[in-house]
Amino acid sequence: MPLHGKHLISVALLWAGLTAIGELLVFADLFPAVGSHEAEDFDSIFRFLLILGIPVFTFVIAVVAYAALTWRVRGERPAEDGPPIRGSGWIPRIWLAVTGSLAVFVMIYPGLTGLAKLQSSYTTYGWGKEEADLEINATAFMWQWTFDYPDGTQVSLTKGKEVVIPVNKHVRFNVNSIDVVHSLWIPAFRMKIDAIPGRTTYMTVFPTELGAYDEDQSYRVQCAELCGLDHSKMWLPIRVVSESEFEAWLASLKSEGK
Ligand SMILES: [Cu+2]
Repeated sequence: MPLHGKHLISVALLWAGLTAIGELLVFADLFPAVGSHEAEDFDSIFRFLLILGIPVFTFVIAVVAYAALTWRVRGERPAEDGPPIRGSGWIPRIWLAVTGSLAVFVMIYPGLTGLAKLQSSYTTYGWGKEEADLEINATAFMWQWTFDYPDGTQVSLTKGKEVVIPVNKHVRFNVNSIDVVHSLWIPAFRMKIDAIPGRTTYMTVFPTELGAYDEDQSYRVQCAELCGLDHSKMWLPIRVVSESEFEAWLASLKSEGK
């Protein structure tokens, strides 16, 4: 079937229209609360990948939708398939070159560069030092978490019932599991790390906004690795407070325990 100019122009217009709608949606406010430096970084990377990916996606949709509507069978169905069509010519070549280079490009940026930034987060977010302001040991088990603070305070479903951390501080979670693989995920910070039995993994966050689960459900510590029957219940609210509130909270939990 020859590719007439009329068809090419129609597909191009359809492609442009779908792309415009898609790119506009990228900037719609569809993201959950942004609670940390890391969340800002991840959201901008996500938007960047969407901006690049939408024209590729809409090109496929435009061609398939146009072809399906224009060359659909009308009237009686033919008894046999049509002759096979071989993909050659300039369109497949350009397609391969463009999508191939895009794939290699995103592997390097933001893939490799983003990973390097995240893994050096001690210096990336202006830490300039080797230690976090607050280290919390998170332990996963079927099906809950415990969080141990440096002063000996422990938070769990039965005690404290929420994880509290100070705003504008570098908080490091040292993560362990005592049974199977779980995963510590805090949606408001866009950060997640696996909890692996016999090994300590860690993730660091720098919360930049006050927040609580009551106001936004992405303020929670959630298991993100299917780990059995009550996996979905394996979560606790997280609250980000000022430093003075944080100290007061620690003190109140202490006195409660005695
Ligand atoms: Cu789990």
